[in-house]
Amino acid sequence: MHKVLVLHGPNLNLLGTRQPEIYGRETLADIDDALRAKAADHGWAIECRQSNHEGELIDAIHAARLDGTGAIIINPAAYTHTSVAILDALNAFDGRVIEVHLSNVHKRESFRHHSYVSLRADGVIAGLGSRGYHAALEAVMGGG
Ligand code: CA2
Repeated sequence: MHKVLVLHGPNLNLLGTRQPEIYGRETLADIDDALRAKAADHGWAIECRQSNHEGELIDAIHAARLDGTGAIIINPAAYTHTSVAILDALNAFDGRVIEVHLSNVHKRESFRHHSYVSLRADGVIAGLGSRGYHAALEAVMGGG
């Protein structure tokens, strides 16, 4: 069975509780439930994980190298702009990588304009809210 890993970085566990004007009103559980339903409809296995710890995100990427995961959809959150370590882990993963941001990072502070993860990502989606995760999942499942 095709398998996709959805990884959410630090503070995304707070979705739906603060700053809805930037990040929307859905909780992370709402987003993950909808992604699980979509993947199941297409016969794909999906694992959704969130961590506030860089090393845990890296460990999840390493596990995906070995367990048959074909694609990673990742919102690295603030680590997008700081983490060479997450970039290095993704560079050791052979499948597809799609980077998702809820907000349009290019419309925000300049420190959000640079992404280390984009150096590895096959696709980048920003500014579409939770729809960005759905677009990423559709692209992965459609082979695009
Ligand atoms: O737009 C995105 O998805 C971001 O990855 C979100 C990160 C931010 O550092 C990136 O520049 C862009 C921040 C996630 C924080 O999420 C919160 C959600 C609700 C309340 C507070 C924080």
